[in-house]
Amino acid sequence: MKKRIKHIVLGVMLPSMMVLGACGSNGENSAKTGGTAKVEGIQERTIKAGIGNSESHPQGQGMNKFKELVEEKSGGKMKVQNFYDASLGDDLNMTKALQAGTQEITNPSTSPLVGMIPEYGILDFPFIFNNEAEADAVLDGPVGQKLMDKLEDHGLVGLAYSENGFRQLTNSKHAVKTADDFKGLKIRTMQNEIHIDAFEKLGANPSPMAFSEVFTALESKTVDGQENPLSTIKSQKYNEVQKHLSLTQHVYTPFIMLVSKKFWDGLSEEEQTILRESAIEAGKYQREVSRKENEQAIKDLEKAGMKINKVSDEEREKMKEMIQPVTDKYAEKIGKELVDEMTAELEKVRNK
Ligand code: KDG
Repeated sequence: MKKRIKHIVLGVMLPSMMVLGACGSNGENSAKTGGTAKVEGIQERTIKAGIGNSESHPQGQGMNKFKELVEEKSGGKMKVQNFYDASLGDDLNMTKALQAGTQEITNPSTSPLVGMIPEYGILDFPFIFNNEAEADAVLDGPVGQKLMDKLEDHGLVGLAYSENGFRQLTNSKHAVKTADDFKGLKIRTMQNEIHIDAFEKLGANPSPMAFSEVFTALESKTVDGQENPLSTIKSQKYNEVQKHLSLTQHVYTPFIMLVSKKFWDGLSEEEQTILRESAIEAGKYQREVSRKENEQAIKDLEKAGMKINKVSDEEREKMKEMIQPVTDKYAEKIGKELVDEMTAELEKVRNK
């Protein structure tokens, strides 16, 4: 009997001493991990991951690839449960859930992060990227990393970027062929001050709202139009409530794979590596899927009856000039150092 009790006592005491030891013995380690004991090896875990788009959207396909890689690399011990169509909430509320530790992963556009980290706004400067190669180079280089480093103070860990894409304008009123054609249009925007100010400068009436509210707002004519990449316009079936698609290519939006820092700090190095490597690999795969889908989406949207017009480079240049005071205002707020670094990165890609 005595032996059994001893086993039970040791059985209870030892693990808690180990956990206490991990927290107490290495102050530096517990400080780094926010006081959560580091485990070793790979534990059985279920990871909740939520996104705003559908499973068939490139964002959903990227998350399915992430799930496949994590489960493969962890020998099936780390399971990813994907939730689509903003079923766990929109980008902002899922990001808050990560900060609270009630959800482990989300993959928002970077634009709604600007309220928390103004420097992310540098990615929202209209017309700053001419093509995907420039966006990839900046995001996967020192500027993208510098922005990610700012997440930790907000209870978040950034793992990798992927692609939402170049944004195009749809509306139910008329074709937008010139910079002046925006006048008076009620345009839904993301909850991002640079987008809001930019559309105001063009003479439109911006109406910021969460992604999951957009279709209803368009259908009820609460707003005249919205702007999103072609893959999103197609997967959200905006063609059912929007007649005109104007290829403005006015902003490039990335997605970012975010992890709750509360969750991250409780992972072993091995588990953290599995998540990071899987996110980077899935991000590269997702960019390819996104680019192929955008080529297909424009054909499908035309077939579905949308009236499509390409906005000329001259008119896009006029839009850029009209919006310049907005870009200058936020460049000042973000700081010369980061803006200069972004400019240098872009020069590097353009002079390759
Ligand atoms: O989860 C990501 C989506 O919410 C994303 O598509 C957001 O581009 C977006 C928008 O217009 O809100």
